[in-house]
Amino acid sequence: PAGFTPAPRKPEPATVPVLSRTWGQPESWTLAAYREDNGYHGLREALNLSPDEVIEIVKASGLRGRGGAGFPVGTKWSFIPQAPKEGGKAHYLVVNADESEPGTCKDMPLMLGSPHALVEGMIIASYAIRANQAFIYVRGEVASVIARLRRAVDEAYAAGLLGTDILGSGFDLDLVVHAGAGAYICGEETALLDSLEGRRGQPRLRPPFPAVAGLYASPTVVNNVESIASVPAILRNSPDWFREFGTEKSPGFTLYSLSGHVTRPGQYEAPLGVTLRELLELAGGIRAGHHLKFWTPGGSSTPLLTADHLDMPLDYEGVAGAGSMLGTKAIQLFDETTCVVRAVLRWSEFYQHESCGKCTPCREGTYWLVQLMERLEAGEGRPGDLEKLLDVTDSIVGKAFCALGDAAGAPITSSLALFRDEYIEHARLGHCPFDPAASTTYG
Ligand code: L3W
Repeated sequence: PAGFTPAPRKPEPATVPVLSRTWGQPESWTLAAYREDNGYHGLREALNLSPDEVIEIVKASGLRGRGGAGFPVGTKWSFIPQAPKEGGKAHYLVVNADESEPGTCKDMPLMLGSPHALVEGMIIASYAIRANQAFIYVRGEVASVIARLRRAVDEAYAAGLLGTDILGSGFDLDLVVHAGAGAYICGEETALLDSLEGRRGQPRLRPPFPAVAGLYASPTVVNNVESIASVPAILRNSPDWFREFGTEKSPGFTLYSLSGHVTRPGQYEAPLGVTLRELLELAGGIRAGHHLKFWTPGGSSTPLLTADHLDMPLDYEGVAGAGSMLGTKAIQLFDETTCVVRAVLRWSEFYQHESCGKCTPCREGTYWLVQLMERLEAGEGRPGDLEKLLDVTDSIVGKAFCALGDAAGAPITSSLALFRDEYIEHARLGHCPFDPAASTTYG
């Protein structure tokens, strides 16, 4: 299809189980099992280096943030002042474990299956940015994940991996697991910091970015769970090893989460630049007797794509070239039984519900998007409604306080560009043309 140029990719295995390697094994979440699998060797390597050398290694690996934006991790760490002045502000590391976007479901299994990979990555990252206090901000609803994280943190303290003088290095770190109250907006990094400080979670104006003024107005690195959990293997192996996977600009491997109308939904760890066609081969394809109609590459915030994009490389550049975003690599798949108008309505309801209300374009705009989408889905659309829908979207996108507003617009504009006729068909018939019982996902 037009719109993208495949990036050159080195020959590599179809899947690369590094993060997910031990997930199915008994008690993979314990310190003993993690140590069996070379756990905490990356930390030993890091503590033998200077903090700046650790940052250089992560920079050299080309690791990019896995929370949606793909910002280079080592570069973000390097924004933190490297030599804290006597009596100056403390530095903080905050891990964003508030995973809650529709379709996004990679960090929870990672924290359940290998919480020590996250803890080890956090100790390395804190050492690199000279932080002595770190937090995991995790969704309050996921009690099993919180319990497993707390157990891993307790084990790490008992083994001298957290606390004072870690492994005799002179480096001290305290790590707190903080349960949020389940608001999607608290996954926005500055709203997360407000919530962690004990306030209502609402985004702050950026700049200043957290690297300059974050938690308690101090230099703070906020990273996604998967980003931090990817660090120990880079220290253990080497940046060149990491670069053996993926593409030049999107190196490494990552977790792709396949959900919806797919034979074997789940987590597929693969090099960046893999295609959806290759992932579907591993996942047994679209459910039997059906074919792909549309999909999201990275959760509901990323513009929809179609079967025309099966061979598009799933890396940051490839997906952007097709007018979408790699995002969190949450691939939601919908077959021909799904009404795209209904799917978009469901996402619009989500964004309206989760809008924090701080800014007018998002608070009012998401309300009006739902009003219009409900009418269109019911087949009660009026002449000019599609133009009105685009007009309301245009009043939100780029004008809201944070990315939630832009996210609300993505399914609307992309579905209208790809499936305008389906919207019109609803109005022509006076009802939805799809049988809700036929679609297992959005029935
Ligand atoms: C210092 C600068 N730091 C940028 C930092 C910034 C942040 C990171 C990326 O949204 C996206 C969003 C969702 N000095 C800096 C700087 N930074 N310039 O870099 O920043 P940004 O603004 O590009 O993105 P973001 O605000 O972090 C993330 C999309 O991800 N998304 C999210 C899905 C949902 C989840 C979930 O449920 N967990 O992640 C999916 O696509 O829409 O566009 O740290 O501080 N000059």
